[in-house]
Amino acid sequence: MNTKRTGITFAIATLFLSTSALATVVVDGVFDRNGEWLNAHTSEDFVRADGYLGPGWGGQAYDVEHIGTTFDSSALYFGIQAGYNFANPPSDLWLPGDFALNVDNDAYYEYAIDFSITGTAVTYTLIDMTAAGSSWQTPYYTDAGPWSAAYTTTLATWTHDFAFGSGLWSENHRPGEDGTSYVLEGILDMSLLELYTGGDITLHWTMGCGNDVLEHTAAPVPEPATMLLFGTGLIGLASLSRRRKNKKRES
Ligand SMILES: [Ca+2]
Ligand SMILES: [Ca+2]
Ligand SMILES: [Ca+2]
Repeated sequence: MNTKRTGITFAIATLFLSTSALATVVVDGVFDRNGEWLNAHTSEDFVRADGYLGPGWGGQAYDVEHIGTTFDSSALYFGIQAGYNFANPPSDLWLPGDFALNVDNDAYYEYAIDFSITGTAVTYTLIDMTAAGSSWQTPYYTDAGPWSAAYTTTLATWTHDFAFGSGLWSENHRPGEDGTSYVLEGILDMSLLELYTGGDITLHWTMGCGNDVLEHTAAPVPEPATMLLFGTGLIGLASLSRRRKNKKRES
């Protein structure tokens, strides 16, 4: 009786771990695109020989390499890797943009996530871009979409201790060029997104020149609770067949 209960508890715990994609993302300043961000990101680690990135130029220092987001009804994870140094931009003229969130699949981005970096700690600020006094600024290459949020009011501010990191992870930079990449990761409380009514969410990022830009669109991840109900049924079947096997052994 006792061993049986332990077995079921273990099975439930395993289901929780394996069915919730959100549980695997770690905010540690490392964008593991083959692990935590698998199937939850868009990549374009690309620098042409003449430094072209699309829509602008600038080489590795402006290359946006991976952007990811994944969410359920309680939390939204967001992350980015770029050759662009978010903490120490390659130019005083072309500053980092804010994350832009489009929560209803139209042409407008309803939310901005601004950030400030201190060491590896990142403080994020959520802004309602439909509020009075909020507007998106466009980058030099306007094709790169929204860049920086101008705003007078904010919805929330929070800090992650190890959200900014750097390393030699780029797969594409020109010979002799610094191949260092920089990462930002974070978690947003979904209850703050009052304008979200279901469906996909798109995460977008570019810098002031708009030399490079990336977006990723994600569908909501099924609730662990829903999967748990489904899983409980499977466990029920498994324990039934186990009971049958035991009976056979007894007879
Ligand atoms: Ca990570
Ligand atoms: Ca929108
Ligand atoms: Ca690169």
